[in-house]
Amino acid sequence: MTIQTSSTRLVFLFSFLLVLFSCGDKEKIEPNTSDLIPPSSVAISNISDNAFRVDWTSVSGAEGYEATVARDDSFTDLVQPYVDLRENGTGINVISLDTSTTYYVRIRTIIDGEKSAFSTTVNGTTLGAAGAEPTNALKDEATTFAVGMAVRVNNLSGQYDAIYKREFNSLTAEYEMKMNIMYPSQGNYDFTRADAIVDYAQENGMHVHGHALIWHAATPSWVENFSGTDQEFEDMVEDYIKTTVTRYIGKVRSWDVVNEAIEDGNGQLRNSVFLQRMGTDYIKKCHQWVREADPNVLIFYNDYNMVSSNTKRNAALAVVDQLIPEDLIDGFGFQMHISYNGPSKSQIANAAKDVTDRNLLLHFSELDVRANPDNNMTMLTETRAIEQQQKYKEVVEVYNAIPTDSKFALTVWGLKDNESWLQNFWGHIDWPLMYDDQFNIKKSHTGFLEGLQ
Ligand code: 9MR
Repeated sequence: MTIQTSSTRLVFLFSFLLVLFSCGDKEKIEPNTSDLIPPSSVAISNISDNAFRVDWTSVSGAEGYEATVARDDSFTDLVQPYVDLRENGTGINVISLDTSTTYYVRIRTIIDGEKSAFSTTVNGTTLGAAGAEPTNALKDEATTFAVGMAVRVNNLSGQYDAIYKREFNSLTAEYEMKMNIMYPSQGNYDFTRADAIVDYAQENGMHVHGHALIWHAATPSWVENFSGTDQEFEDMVEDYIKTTVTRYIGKVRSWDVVNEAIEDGNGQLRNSVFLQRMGTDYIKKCHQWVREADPNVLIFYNDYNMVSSNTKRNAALAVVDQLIPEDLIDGFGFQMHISYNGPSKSQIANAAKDVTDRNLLLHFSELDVRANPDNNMTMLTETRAIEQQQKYKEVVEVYNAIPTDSKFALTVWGLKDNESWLQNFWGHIDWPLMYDDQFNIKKSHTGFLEGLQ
């Protein structure tokens, strides 16, 4: 009885399902099953110690995808929020991961609300912790020259303070000892911020490299539009230079007097308001006023592309050669805004020799090494970090090998990657410095140490 009843019920249920299925077939348009496929290829890239990128091939007709990340290949130990995470594009950055950990990723396609099977699983392992780099202090290891850092008044406390004191024995103001800040309107000097940097250096037994008395890109508008005669303009510049240099006698070891006076390309003197108002020997006049104000301060000429452009370097050397016989120059600053892939070590060494052959001091004055010059990376990969480390090492090796009498300082242009001027200047991300955004020591710092060996 029971069996009979059951089989009757089964037959009934079967017929019901058949009807249901055939009705469904007619009324509902199923997605073409051949479209419901997962991405054919999934790839992990840009692996760092706490993140990586996943990209997959697009599927025709897909309205989106779901990405899932796990710590095991059976996807039981899932990583939030990357669990069926909806993404309309064909890639995501997976962040906030643990170091030295293997992660598994799979993707599926969504078409008309239906989900495909999962793609093939791919995996990637995050790198070792940034803290694995040696923490030896640069200034302790560099025994024959000063190690400098570009600083800002607002960043002289907390972790900045601790790192500056540990690592560096020379400071350059990144922008607060320039004319637009120190002489904002006629007759009104404002040394508030310059004083704060100089005081901080004094308290901590550090040199100050004064930067920069005259620079076309930091000239206040009242000077650009000066309404007096050329002689009045010249008298104003003399007063500014002498007032500033005198204020810091015994506290500032050296000054960049005229910064970046040479044009790119043709090697001509840059057509600044100073050239226009004071004539072609304006650099000499400015150097003379510095000497008169402080006979002991070291006088530098400072410029960029001094390694990469022979034309520009030769033009700058021609200016310098006019000053040497008159004892109006002590040193030459190569800014060294360079990239991981150039200039080469031999190019740097050859350019340095042009300075040291003249018995001048050489300052590598604004070192940073772009890791992403082609803007094709979203994270600093281990490969690129190692290439950048190598370039830092080469720069320091070259500097460390110059004659002792020419050694002065090697200054790095900023502490943390996210604060580098290069981000704004080029308008995209880069990691040019020796500390990451969280104050961790990078491989580039290790490169600096290696260059001293
Ligand atoms: O890095 C500096 C940036 O923070 C300032 O806004 C800018 C203007 O004062 O100057 C930058 O430093 C420059 C340096 O003084 C001279 N060489 C080029 C540097 C980058 O522009």
